[in-house]
Amino acid sequence: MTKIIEGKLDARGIKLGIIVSRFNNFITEKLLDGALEGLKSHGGEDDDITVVRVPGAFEIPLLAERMAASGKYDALVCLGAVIRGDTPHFEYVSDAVTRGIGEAISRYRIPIGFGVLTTNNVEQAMERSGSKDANKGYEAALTAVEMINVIRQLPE
Ligand code: INI
Repeated sequence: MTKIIEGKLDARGIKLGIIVSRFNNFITEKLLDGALEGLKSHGGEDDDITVVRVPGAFEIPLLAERMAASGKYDALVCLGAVIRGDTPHFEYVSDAVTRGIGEAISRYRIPIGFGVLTTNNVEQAMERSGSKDANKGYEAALTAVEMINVIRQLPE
């Protein structure tokens, strides 16, 4: 018989670390609100959630590595907003944060929800930081929850 493993969107008892950058905080605070709403509406509790703020998206991977290495979290969620400007800075920051988070996943093998927006303009960032499903923070938090619940069901 085919064995199907799927992760439930049940955040009860999951120790979750959220890393959120302050740069473009008019967007990132909405991503944080979305992530917290996603977790709490699926059984997550305040005592199991740690929020760490960092200056910009470029700083997110270092915290992701340190928090993953600590062994204190079942999963992490990274939230940031990189918005294209007139210089190549956007590309460098977007590449660094994306690659850095990917490396943290590979090295520490814990789920990390990717809620870092990389958009061409503020309007696109606003559209992705709305309520519920239209909020990438909400989506990233529930993705991390689903992933940890899938992993927990795998045979040893
Ligand atoms: N950081 C962001 O999070 N978003 C941006 O759009 C951004 N831009 O465009 O410059 C940005 N830059 C700051 C960067 O993340 C670092 O904090 C900074 O370079 C100091 O290390």
